[in-house]
Amino acid sequence: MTLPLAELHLHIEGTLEADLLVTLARRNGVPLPSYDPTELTARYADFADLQAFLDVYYANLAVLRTEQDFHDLAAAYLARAAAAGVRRAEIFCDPQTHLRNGVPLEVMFGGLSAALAEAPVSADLIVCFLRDLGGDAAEDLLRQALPFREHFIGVGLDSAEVGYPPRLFRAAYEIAAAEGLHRVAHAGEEGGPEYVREALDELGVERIDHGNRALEDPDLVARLRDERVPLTVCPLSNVALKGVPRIEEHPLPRMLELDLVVTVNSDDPAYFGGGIDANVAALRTALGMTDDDLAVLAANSFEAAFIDDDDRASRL
Ligand code: ES4
Ligand code: ZN
Repeated sequence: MTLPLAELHLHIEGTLEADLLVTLARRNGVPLPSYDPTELTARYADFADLQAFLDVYYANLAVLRTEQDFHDLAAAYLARAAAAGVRRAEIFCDPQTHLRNGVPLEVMFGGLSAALAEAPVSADLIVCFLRDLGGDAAEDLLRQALPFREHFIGVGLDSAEVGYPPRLFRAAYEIAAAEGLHRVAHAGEEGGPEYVREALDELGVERIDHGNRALEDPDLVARLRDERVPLTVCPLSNVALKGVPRIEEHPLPRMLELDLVVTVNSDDPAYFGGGIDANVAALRTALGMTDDDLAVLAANSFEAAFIDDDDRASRL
């Protein structure tokens, strides 16, 4: 049986399955290292770390050129997510990647928003800044994106973490706050607990994406628990990118025991072994999580979602 929940940590670009990758490459005449979906998927089996994954992920995104491409990408994800029990999706997009590829913001927003408007589930976009492009680029992107304000509900921070601390993005997050946008950030995926603390103190984030390494700092754990700051945790992603050696050692059960507001999410399901259903299945089989544990994760996901209280009560 599927567990109804909200998916709060999902990169739309990370939902690009090998079949659609090949279709879009052919449609747009973009070269790929292979046109065999099985061969392409095999390349996703062993990433040394976050950067090794990001190199493949960014290279593949050259196939996204038109509004139709962005529409098809999001529509495919939303159909799979609905079938997996997702009732609400808060979806990251990386406009700087597409701008770098010569794709204007109106093409990305036009295609994604069209798919969200037709979706079988409630869904909204969160615009992410690529942290390795720096703070000035983030501010510049946000100013360019503000004319498209109706297309997104918040901002996030993703890509290579270590060496790009949250404080670099303070100005961009101040503008976002003044615009009434929600604020989240990846922190504590590869970076230490200080990245999590800084995201809270310098950026005023409402949720932490990942947050695993916060567990190294008991004072920070107490703060996250007391302030009920949600952590959007991605078990299969953490194993695929070697943040956690084996799924059996994933800290999610410990996070629940610590009374942290943790949620389960798929991050980049095309690359890390499946969607939210595969992540939930792994929690059951490898970590022995019970229906009661999973019900807590589902309740947390609706508590952490950027929805109004009526929708929270009805779970949409
Ligand atoms: C990402 Cl797993 C992960 N971490 C950081 N940035 C990302 N962008 C897409 N997936
Ligand atoms: Zn992520």
